Amino acid sequence: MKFGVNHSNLYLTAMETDSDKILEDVKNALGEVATRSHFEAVKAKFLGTNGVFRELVKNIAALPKEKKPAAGQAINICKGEIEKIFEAKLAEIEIGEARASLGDVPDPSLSSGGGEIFCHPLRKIRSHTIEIFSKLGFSVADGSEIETEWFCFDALNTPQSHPSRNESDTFYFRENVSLGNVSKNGDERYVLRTHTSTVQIRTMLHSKPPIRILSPGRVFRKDTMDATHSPIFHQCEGLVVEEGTSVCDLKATLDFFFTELIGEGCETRMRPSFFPFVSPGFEVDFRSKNIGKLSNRWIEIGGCGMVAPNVFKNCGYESGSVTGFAFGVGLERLAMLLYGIDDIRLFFQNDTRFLKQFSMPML
Ligand code: FA5
Repeated sequence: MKFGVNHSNLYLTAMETDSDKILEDVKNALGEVATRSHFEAVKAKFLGTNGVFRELVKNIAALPKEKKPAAGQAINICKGEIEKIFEAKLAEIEIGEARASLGDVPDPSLSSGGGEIFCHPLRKIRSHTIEIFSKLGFSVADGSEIETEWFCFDALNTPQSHPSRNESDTFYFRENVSLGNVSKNGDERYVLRTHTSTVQIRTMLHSKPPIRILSPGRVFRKDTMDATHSPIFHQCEGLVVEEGTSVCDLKATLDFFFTELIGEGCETRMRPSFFPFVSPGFEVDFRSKNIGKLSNRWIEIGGCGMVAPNVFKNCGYESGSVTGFAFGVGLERLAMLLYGIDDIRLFFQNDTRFLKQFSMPML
């Protein structure tokens, strides 16, 4: 591809300028570039206001009329290719910068030394929670982080008008997305699940009572990050469906859990509250003498209640034939209380100075 130009610039000393030559020079110049500032300087030389391309464009004016369109087209094609080369180089520099900010790459085959391994506090609280509930006969049920509107809201008795369904509160997928491994009820949209209560529905649709499941997992909301809120956090859902269950069983179950987790000297409180999928519904508050500056204060840790008749109906259970209770607790909030962590952001920063405090003895 050639185009005629006439200028004192590097590419314009000859009457005929070869775009392959420009491409080659760009690649050579970028080959030596390792920093963003050097990158910007090279980019300016070729694509900047006083760069090579601006000069080439200016010089089209000096060409004979019949050569102008072809020269313009050739310049545009060449410029497009060069822009792609710059984009790729910038991506390479950004990856380098990100790697540099992470420090040395750890070798997973090496021992962490000191006879200890780190265990993320969320993993620790999750394991501990499962261990405690397994003493009461609960088993773990897995759930999908991508869900559909029906499973996340409608089946849980949450009407279209409920604020949690707003675009501003929930991460919706585009309507044309199709995921073979997440079954739908109709033609509803996919969402990132906003709570683990979805697992209640999937479990009841596939099993008959008696049911005793626990489902820890990640959930997503458009919440602004601060010391106690994160847009990505973890909950642990519990569901019991058995003949004759009552609010007393629910309260006793939660009391057992918190006493096992924190030890004697903690109290739970159930405050009447509204969740569309339980009736009656309660907030679960927690108070303990042993949690540093949060000691002796009531702290909201989750929601719970008796499964609403409509939810049973949506899962195909005959009206009035079953009773059950459900609860959902925030795992970050639990870990914060248990380990005395005062900022939720610490869970997600992978700072080894923080993580090292949660080491476990090597088995
Ligand atoms: C729920 O999500 C209900 N699904 C809980 C439930 C289950 C009620 C079963 C009844 C029966 P809520 O939105 O209140 O409820 O969240 C439950 C807990 O998740 C909160 O108490 C809190 O501990 C935690 N949580 C909520 N939002 C955040 C957030 N942005 N960051 C960290 N933790 C959060």
